[in-house]
Amino acid sequence: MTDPTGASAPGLQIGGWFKEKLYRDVRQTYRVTDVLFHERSEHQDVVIFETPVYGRVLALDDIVQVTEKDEFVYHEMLTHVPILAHGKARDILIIGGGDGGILRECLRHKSVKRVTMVEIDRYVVDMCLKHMPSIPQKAFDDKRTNLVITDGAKFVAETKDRYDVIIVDSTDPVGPGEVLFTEEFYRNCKRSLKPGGILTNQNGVPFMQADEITMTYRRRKKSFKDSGFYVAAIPSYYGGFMALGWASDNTKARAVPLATIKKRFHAAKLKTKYYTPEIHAGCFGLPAFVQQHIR
Ligand code: AG3
Repeated sequence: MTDPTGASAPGLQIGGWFKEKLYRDVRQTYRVTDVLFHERSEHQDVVIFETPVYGRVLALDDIVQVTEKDEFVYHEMLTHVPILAHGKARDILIIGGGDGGILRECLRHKSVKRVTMVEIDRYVVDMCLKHMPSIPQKAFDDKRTNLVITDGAKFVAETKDRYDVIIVDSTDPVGPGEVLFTEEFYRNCKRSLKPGGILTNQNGVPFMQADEITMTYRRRKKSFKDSGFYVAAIPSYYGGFMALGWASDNTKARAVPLATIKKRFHAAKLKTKYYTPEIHAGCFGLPAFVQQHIR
């Protein structure tokens, strides 16, 4: 249940409180100690502010997208789970992900040869590079990075390239992110994957956004043999676990044995702060109240 009233970050000032406008009947607020940037881009309201608990925070249309302190959970889980489940991922496509966090995590895999990132809003990329450099780090300078500024839905509808893994790092299904939750978009993602490829995405916090589970599941199972979810707890996406969507024609990919995942994880020499092979093996186990929405 999103809040349709929309106005831009009222009260956003040093010493004030940022009130997130995501849900109609419950709201989280952050104490603001600095405002680094606040402007409307061609696509959305973009703000980066400083907070005592989460460090710098990026909000788009008054919805928190990423914070310096807890970004690792989301970025590691959306990236390493599909890449290590796949085992031989070379070509990756990121849709969205303007802050560069997913890109950074993809590039940590030496086996990955090329990462195409399609972001609709260049402002977000530029402002994150300037004000939150710890998130992209040097990812945009990597020779394997191919940054394309365009509409992700249009890109997958037209591309002739094929990918091992597609990661959709989008906003919620309101505003510019809405097209990234349609049946047509999923069909185009399927066409853009190599055989056995894997698609992951952010799919909302089920305690608050249960309908998104049912909607995504129904739309995806039309294109994929396996359509499901896994979970991760990301403090700034409050409300409990976030659901991360999973789709593939390889029905075994979500159940790669722990010993294999461990082997791949150690071979990749990844240093992580949330992801572990044990979490990977366990994250597809869903709470019953989430499972009941998969129908
Ligand atoms: N994109 C996902 C933000 C989702 C926020 N929604 C929510 N709390 N339900 C984040 C971009 C990070 N790279």
